Parts: sequence; C-alpha cells; structure tokens
Amino acid sequence: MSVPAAIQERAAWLRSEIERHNHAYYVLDAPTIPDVEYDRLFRELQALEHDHPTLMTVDSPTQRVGAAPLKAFPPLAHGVPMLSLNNAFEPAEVEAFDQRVRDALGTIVAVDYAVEPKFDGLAISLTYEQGVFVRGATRGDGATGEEVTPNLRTLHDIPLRLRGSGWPARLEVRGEVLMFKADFDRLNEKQRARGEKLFANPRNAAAGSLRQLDSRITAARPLSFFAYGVGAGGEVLGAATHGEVLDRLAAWGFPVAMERKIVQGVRGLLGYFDEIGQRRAQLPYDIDGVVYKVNRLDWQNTLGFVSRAPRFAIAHKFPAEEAMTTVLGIDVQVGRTGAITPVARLQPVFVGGVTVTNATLHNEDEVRRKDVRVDDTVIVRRAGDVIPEVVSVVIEKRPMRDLVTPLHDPWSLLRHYPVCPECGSAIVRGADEAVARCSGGLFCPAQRKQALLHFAARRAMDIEGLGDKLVDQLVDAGLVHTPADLYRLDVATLSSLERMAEKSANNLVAAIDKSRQTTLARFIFALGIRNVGEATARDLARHFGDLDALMAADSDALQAVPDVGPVVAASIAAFFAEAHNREVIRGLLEAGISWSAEPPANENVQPLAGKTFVLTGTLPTLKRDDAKAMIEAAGGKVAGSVSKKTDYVVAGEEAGSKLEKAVELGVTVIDEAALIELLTQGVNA
Ligand code: 9MJ
Repeated sequence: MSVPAAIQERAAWLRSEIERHNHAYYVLDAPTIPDVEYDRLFRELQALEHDHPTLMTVDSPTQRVGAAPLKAFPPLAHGVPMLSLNNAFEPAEVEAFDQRVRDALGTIVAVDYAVEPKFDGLAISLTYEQGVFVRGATRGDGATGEEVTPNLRTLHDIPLRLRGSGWPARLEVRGEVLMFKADFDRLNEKQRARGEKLFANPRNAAAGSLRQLDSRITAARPLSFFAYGVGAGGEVLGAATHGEVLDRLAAWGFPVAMERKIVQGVRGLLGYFDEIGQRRAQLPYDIDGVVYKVNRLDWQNTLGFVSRAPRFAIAHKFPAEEAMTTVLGIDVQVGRTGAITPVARLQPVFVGGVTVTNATLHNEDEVRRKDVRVDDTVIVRRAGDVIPEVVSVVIEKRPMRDLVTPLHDPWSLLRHYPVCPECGSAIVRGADEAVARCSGGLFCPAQRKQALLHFAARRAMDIEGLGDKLVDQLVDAGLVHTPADLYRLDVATLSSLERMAEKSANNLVAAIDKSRQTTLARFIFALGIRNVGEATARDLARHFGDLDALMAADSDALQAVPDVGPVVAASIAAFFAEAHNREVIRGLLEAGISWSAEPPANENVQPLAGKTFVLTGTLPTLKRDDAKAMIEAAGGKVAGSVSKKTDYVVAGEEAGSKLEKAVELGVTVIDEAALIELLTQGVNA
C-alpha cells in the first residue's frame, strides 16, 4: 500500500524541520522555537510514521529514542584506521616535536598548526553514506571497533543526515563522545536519588552510557559529541588544511570545538597551551590537554606515521593530578610474564576523579630511588586513565622515630621477598634489567591466573563472565592449569564452586563454547606472548595466514612482518620453542578452537592491508598524492624507499633508482593499471 504523496512530503518536511531545530538547540545552543512547538512537530511525525510504517527512515529524528536491546556489539572495521596520538608533557617535548616536523619538511620558518582542546571522552567514528548516518563504532584497537550505531543515533549532537552539500559519497567522521560537567552532576544526582551506582567522573559516565546494549538507556543519558577529523572520504574532500576540514564538519552540522585556532610555530603552540590551561576550569567539559596538528594536509601526508601514531600531530597533556596520602604497606604483584611490581597500599585518597587505594612503585630501583617506606606520607599521581603512581615521599612528614632510629629500613625486594610470594620460586633479575621476575612460569599460580585472564579478555578470546574472582577459584581449586583446561569444564564441576549458581555455570560453559570460533589474530594475541600486543598479533595473522607457518618461522621470517624487530621476533620464537607452550596450543586446538581461513572482515574492506608500496616516476593519470591516498585508504602503506620489506613498487615514466633497487631486490614492480586493479580487487584476487 503506497503512502499518498502529500503525506510523504509532510513527513519529509517534518523531519527536516525537526532536525533544523535540533541543530539550533543542541549544536548552536540557540533554540529557534519554543519546546511545546518542537514537541508538537515531533509527535506529528511519530504519528505519521506509526500510521504509515513504510515512511520510516533511518535518519528520522524519531529514531533518536533508542531501540530494542542488542545481545552484543558487533565488530566494525574502520575504513581508515583510527590513530592514537603521541603525548608530550614538557615544553621541551613540544619543541622537539616542532623541530622534527620542520626537519622532515625541510623548512626553517614557523609551521602553521591547527590547535584544539583534547576532549577527555571516547573516540568514535561515524560513517555517512550519501549524507545519511549509517553506522558508528568505538575506536577499539584502531582497526576494528565495536559497532554502537543505535546508541549513537540517540545523541542529538550527531546529525542523522548531513546539512548542506559537498560531502563525499562515503565519509567517516572522527570525534569524541563526552558528557558535559553539568550534565554529569545532574546524572549522578539522579543516580543517587534512585539509589543507583554513581559514576566516578564524566569520562566514565560517558563510556558507561555509550556501551549500553539497550540504547534506550543511552537515550536517557546526556551525551555530547565533538568532531575533530575525518577518516575515509577525507582524501576526496579537496580541503587544503585541517582547519578547512573542521570548518566543513561544522557546516555539515557537527559540533566542533569553538576554542580551535591556527597558530604559528612552537611559540604559538605553547601560548595556546597556557591559554587553554587558564580557561580549563571554565570550560563546560573535561579536557586533559590540547592537540597540535600540522595544518597543511599535504604536509601531513609528507610527514606520515611512525608505527600507529601520526608524525604530524601530538597531544600536549596537562600535568596529572596529584594528592597526598600515607603508605599502609608495600606489597608486590606478580604479572602475567612474572614481572614483580612493588605496589604501595595507600590510605584511600581521591585524585583525578577516582578513589585510589594502590599505586605502582614500578620496580625495586624506583622504590629505592624515591626511598618509599611504610608509614611515609607520599604524593600520588593519576593521569587520565593511567595507573596511579607514587611520585615522591614528603620527607618532612616521615615519622620522627624513623628519622632517629629507622624502624623501616629502605625497602629491599630480596629482603622482603626472598622468593615469589605466590609460588615460592626464585626471583631473578637480569644484569641490566630493571624488572625482577618470578622464575616459576606457568607453575606460578599468579602468572597462570593473569595468563588465563588475558586469554579470556574481551579483545582476546572474549569469554564473557570469566573474571578475576572466578579465575582465582578455578586455579586455587586445581581445576584449571592452562587455558586448554577451560574447554574441559562442565556445568556440574562449575556448580560445585562457591557462589556459582547453576545458571551462571551454564552461562560460562556457553561463553567458553562460543569462544571456540575465533580469529587467528585473536588467538595469537590470547596466547600472551611477551611483546605481542593486539596490533602485532593482527600483523602476524595477516602475514602468515595460518598458525603452523607462524610457529615454524625463524627470527628472519618473523622480521619480515611490518613493525616486528629483533626483540619481538626473539620473544615469539622463544615462546614457540617452549614445549609447554606447544602442548597448550595442541590442547586448545584439540578442544575445537578454530578460525576461518577467510581474511578478517577489515581485509575485505581494506584490500591492501599490511602491504607496503613505493611510488616512483610519473604515473599516466594519477597524481602521486592521489595514488598515495588511495593506497592508504585501502589499508596499505606508502614508503619513501625500497627495501626487502617493500611489497610493490609502482613505477611510471622516468622511474629511476628506486626501480633499479626493486629489480635488484626482486620486489614486484607494477604499473598504474595494475595498482588500480589491486585497489579494487585486493592482493589475493
Ligand atoms: C581529542 N581527543 O580531542 C584527536 N582529539 O586526532 C582531537 N583527538 C585525534 N584530535 C587524531 N582533538 C587522532 C586523535
């Protein structure tokens, strides 16, 4: 049954009217109509959509109220990876950043920088197709995030349809979801009145509100959004500067920081830092520093990336917050790899928005250098979501008795902990290592517990419900020695544990079972190989394609993987050389863990992921910058010189020494047509 044209037109008009008022109210902070009038329009649209369900569209403002709960957040691959920023804390680090930028650009004059506040929220990517918001995700590991589209749709700051024109067919908008300080206070007030959990700070409240499976809860939480960049689609905007990109985002309906500006050189950067530092308390939202970005986009391209952070940008962080408290005791923690970390147990103290009861002392030398002793008064520091640390002892406050006849001698690891407190194995410290380690390996229950928690973590095998209390119980009861043992647990055994109801036991067995189907990258990460984080695990999975090839690889073969150097290669080789580890892997595979041979989802979207290209000579139709942008948008890297790590050299007219080098090293040489084929078909086609 088709809807009469007049009604279709009325619905379309209502939608655009309502979104226009939304933008004025939420983004511009300048309401255009009284609330009652807005409500009237909104209800009329709701009624029309109710009477004519085919009228409903994904960009209808009525969709901002939330939808039925999801079971889980699906993974979503970003079209262009979401970067992280390197940090600077001191002016000297900012000067060094500016110097590196000028050296790389070969300029001695002051560089123009786009500067902006650094929002303390959650990084988000929003995808628009033909100007309509179609999906959005958290940053995740930078390559793949969690899709939280229904939740993002409830944010009034996020346009469901872009305003104006000139946007690319597919556009990724990058920005931060956060909660304004006043909204946070009101929310906590409400939570308190209802006897519900209070949030520690606006950042936690924003994260907790966005990661709700029931988007109706998100809709009831006062979340805001600021845009600060673009991902996919950025290459076809035709903007010359970052400042222009931000202006366009504002024109398309996104909130963009009012405090943004363009400054010149390092003096401009430090001046901006001071200016925002002074205004920080008056800003309506929390920031943890400012961000500096080279303004010219062609220069950004020239500067490129180191590892996973751009060379053209840096975050200049405000000093962390500090507080004073007393040390109740000094314990040690045994980490996943046996690392022994001294930890100060503290008189609880409120710092940086949370109550801190433990602070890391890093390692034995640090404890001695700072000379931290039990009963001392200390300064504790907490920066953002970093682990709190003991900065220094307030020596004037050391108890008099300790000054006269030291009751508590300087702390010594060996004296307090002659052996591992968890397993009694020897503690060893390599000649030039700062870190002491328990030599017990997986014999040590503490290491075993940490290894199991790591294995089960969300970004590893993602076994929901397997938390630290349960792991303690399982290991202490002798039920689980290695991750492979998890797959032998049954409901009857689990139900026999204290505080484990049959329903929870069922849920856990189901979660363990579900984890059998995974990806090679997750599996490699889950193994907990030293120095192999998520990104390296992904690179290894891509490069080797299957586990046997990885296990058989020697140091040279491992170093052929991008970003794998001798240290990481040695860790990997040592891990697989260990019979015990091979045994655990065999047990896991026997337990039915498997992954499909399909490339992971983001390789479908990113046909050139993990491949390195070098461009040389003049291509027949593509400009060098365009070719570079296209390769990068497809997940590839463009390097400046040819090495044995280069996968393809794209050669055009008058190609010179790079082509010779490619031939010498046996690197594949292709022309522009073959590049375009790769871009559309991928490297496996
Ligand atoms: C924040 N958090 O406000 C970036 N950010 O740019 C701003 N973060 C960023 N920019 C590239 N303003 C990666 C992250």
